[in-house]
Amino acid sequence: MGIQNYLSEMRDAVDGAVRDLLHEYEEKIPLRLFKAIEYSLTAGGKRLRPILLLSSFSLYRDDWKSALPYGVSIECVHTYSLIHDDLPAMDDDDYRRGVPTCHRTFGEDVAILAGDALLTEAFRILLVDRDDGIVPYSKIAAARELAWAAGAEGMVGGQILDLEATGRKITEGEVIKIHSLKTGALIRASILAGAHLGGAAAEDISLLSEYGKNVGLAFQIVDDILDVTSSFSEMGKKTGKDLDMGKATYPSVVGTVKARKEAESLVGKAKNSLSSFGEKGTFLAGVADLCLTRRN
Ligand code: GRG
Repeated sequence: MGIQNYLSEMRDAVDGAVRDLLHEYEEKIPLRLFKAIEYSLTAGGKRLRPILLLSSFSLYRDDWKSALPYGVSIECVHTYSLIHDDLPAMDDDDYRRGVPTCHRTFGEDVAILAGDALLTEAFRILLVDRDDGIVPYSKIAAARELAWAAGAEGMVGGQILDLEATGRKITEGEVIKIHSLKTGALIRASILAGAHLGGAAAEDISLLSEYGKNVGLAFQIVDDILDVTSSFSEMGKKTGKDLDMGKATYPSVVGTVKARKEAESLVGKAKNSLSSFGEKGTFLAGVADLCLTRRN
């Protein structure tokens, strides 16, 4: 099976696991909150982070479908971050994935609460008892990775540095730091969570950490490039906004050509750190390449 087939099989499986979660929620949680969560979780995301989690888990175990609930957990954190990032007090976006943002549809109050619920639920889903052969220690290690990546030293920290950098001249080092925290940390955590859940040894964790760090940064650099080279219909959101808002982006600091070269070099480094996984690392190498060639 080629990488595209594996990817769509995994994406469909994640979509199915998200539907299972929503089914579990229906009638259990207040209707407006349910509708906002359902809207945002099923708006058509690429499911990159769950796919990375499932891919690193499958380095260690053949039954990758047993890691699906953990993939959903990561997608909940990602979805929360997008809902809050789109709020008027943050990026103030009206569209995401081609449809109105959560707050435009349900109001700011509901959107804030939907984000809060998704972040908290992510940890419940991760830590729930299941008969899947994953030992509690591995779940705790995955939860720790996720908490670190989502919190003040990770995504939230990156977001505030991003806000503070808006409208002023920044250095290449600063933009790398912002991108690594704001976007890279959760991508890296997705890979490490999958590895912990699969039972990886410490040496593998450090190789996969290197892979995750480089792919995460490359992903955000490509996102910055797409913001200046893509259209609304490709991205499903307003493009050219970073420039309009004076946002800290990699192309605005070093130019689009150097930004592209840097993203390619980071993906090369990411793939190098997979060499000891042999044939098993091929899929993760392919996912790294896709971060470069993606159009949305
Ligand atoms: C507590 C207010 C508050 C904020 C939390 C919101 C936040 C911290 C951080 C935002 C981080 C963020 C949104 C970074 C952008 C990352 C990015 C490139 C997202 C798009 O990811 P894709 O392309 O999205 O994987 P899809 O739509 O495919 O799921």
